[in-house]
Amino acid sequence: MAPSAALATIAAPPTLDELCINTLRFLAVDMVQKANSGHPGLPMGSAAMAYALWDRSLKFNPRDPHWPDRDRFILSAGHGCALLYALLHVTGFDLPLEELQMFRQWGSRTPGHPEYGKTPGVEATTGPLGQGLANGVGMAIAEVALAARFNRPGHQIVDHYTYVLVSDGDLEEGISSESGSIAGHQHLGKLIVLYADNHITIEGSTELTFTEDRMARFAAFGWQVQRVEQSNDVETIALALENARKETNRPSLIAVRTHIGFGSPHKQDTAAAHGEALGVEEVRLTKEAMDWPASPSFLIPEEALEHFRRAVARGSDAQVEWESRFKAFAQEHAALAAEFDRVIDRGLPNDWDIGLPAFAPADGPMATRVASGKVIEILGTRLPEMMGGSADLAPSTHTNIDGTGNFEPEDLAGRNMHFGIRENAMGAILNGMALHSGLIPYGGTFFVFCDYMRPPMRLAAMNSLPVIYIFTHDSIGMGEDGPTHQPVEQLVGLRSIPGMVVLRPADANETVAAWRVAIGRKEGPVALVLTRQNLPVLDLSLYSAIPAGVPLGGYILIDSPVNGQPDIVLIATGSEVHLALEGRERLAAGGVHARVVSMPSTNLFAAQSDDYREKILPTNVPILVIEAGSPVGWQSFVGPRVAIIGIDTFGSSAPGQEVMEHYGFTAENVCRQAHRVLDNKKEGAPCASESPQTMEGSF
Ligand SMILES: Cc1ncc(C[n+]2csc(CCOP(=O)(O)OP(=O)(O)O)c2C)c(N)n1
Repeated sequence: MAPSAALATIAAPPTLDELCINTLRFLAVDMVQKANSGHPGLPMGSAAMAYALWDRSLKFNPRDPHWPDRDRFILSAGHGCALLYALLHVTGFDLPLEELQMFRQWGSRTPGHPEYGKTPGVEATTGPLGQGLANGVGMAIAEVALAARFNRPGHQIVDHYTYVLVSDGDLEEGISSESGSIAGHQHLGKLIVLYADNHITIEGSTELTFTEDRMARFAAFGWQVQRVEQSNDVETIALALENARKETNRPSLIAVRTHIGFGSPHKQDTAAAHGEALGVEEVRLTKEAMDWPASPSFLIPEEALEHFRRAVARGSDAQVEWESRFKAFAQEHAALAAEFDRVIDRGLPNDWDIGLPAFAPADGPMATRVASGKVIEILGTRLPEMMGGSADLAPSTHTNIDGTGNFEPEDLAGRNMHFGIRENAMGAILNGMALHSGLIPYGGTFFVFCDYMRPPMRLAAMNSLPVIYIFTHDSIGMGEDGPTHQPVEQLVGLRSIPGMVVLRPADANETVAAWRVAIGRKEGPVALVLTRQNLPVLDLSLYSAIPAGVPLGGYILIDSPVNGQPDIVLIATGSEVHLALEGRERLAAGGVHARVVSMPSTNLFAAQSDDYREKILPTNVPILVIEAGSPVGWQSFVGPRVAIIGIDTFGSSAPGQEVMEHYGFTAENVCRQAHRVLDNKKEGAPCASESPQTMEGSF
């Protein structure tokens, strides 16, 4: 392929800007070449626009990557991370050149896609396309929400921008429309997105799949849109950024017509530049064409480094200036300043959980979603940093904090968020809010639709982000809406995400304890899985183990020891705990001594000591598990004398109680299956109710 005319724009002798941009380009090229793995094309094409941003506008301090009022920069097209690592190194973050030389190698701080927490200056883990853009929307929301809460006349303590660099793939993903729509609707004027409009994805030209007018699409979302035709025109890009910052009422998209693999004689503007090393010969030819020394590799010309490193003094000055403004703010508003420090550190006020409700059977049967709503109301008044909502299901998920207003352009201090029916974006926005810090973000939907937000949930877990999910309608017990709305495999699905804590409380009191766990967990997401249907309230005077037991994941709710041990352990979660309790009574009538273990969180239980787990589930005692979900996963508790009452098919449309009965979730079946595990052949074991049940599903 002939070199493109665009190559001619680099003329010798290079300006300082060109020298700096080529430094970034060739660092990325050399990193990918040395690793013989990675994505050189996007960095080569986008180096100039990234440089324009980092050199001319981005507010950051390489020596303090966590300074609260820094601008945020997210490389949503995470595959182009060689560019980000190059920027971090040259501007003076704690990322030595050796780390760049260790790109994608074991133990390096330069992993194959940016990983939050691994590399200083990386604001978000990116790679799954589209997520980073929606994270940016979440960060921009956090910025305006915190500004509304903390800024006072004469004191702009929170005042920064969120910049995101996206690729075609980011904008092809549906989440870009979900989050773009929210950003436009919310008038997020401090969100600025640079788009590497290079017309190439992995399979070839975007003509294959992506032909709509992207500018018109984002304009329709309510964004300011600008186009820059010359990808290396730093001044024009800087001007577009300036325009974007002047536009305070709309988010901005700046499409820069970049050229993937810019400078490579044979690979520029082709998919071949996307995801593999250029090759030794092509690297040589590219350097030659760009008038760059063939060796040494990882070359950083002194003038370029000196220029880049001015970022250190610039950043430190900006931070010092902010700190002095913060001091003045603190003098006038001491309590507010202390609050700011507290929420930025994800600290909790003393006594935040004192006097949470203790429910009694006299309160009447209560769905755990309702109990959760009551807890949110209380916690929401104690923790002003709680901010969240639902994907258009708030009346069902009980996620509103009454009296705190809706977050909307007219009320930026509002804390109830309306995400619309956009679960994927909701999850990623919650992640962005958590990454920003200063808020406790939460979001709710029907449990079955957590599948729509699995990608951001996975990232929340990977990044140990304290995000809380409120999932209601937790089983076939939700009833009439039928199999499309009845979760079966979701519990095991979420439990299998490393670092995700799933809590499925059995009643209102376990729900209170579950919320305590969720708020207290400063690192890592928590999913609260709650019923639509009413459940009896467990009497705390009888079941006093609840408050201390829930945080342990599993505990003895009630026991029937004979010579220190029960005959059988009934493990149940959520609504099925009540079946276990009833089943235990039926078993007792037949002389079988059953222990009921409530296990709201298998994840938390698995983290307890061997001794504790042995105490709860003695090795030699048979077990029956009862859970209205897929039996997969419970096998880890299983030995020869274990059975599971679960569901290995989809549900059915009918009133919830009836569906539960048809699938074997009855006290009678609990009793019968327990006898089966015990190999109790005794005729006439007193389990039967009037109508014998047939067991469907699996056990
Ligand atoms: C959700 C998701 N799907 C698929 C991929 C695999 N993937 C990585 S980059 C890419 C597309 C590349 O095109 P573009 O976004 O335009 O990047 P460029 O070619 O400009 O580097 C794909 C499909 C991914 N990272 N994330």
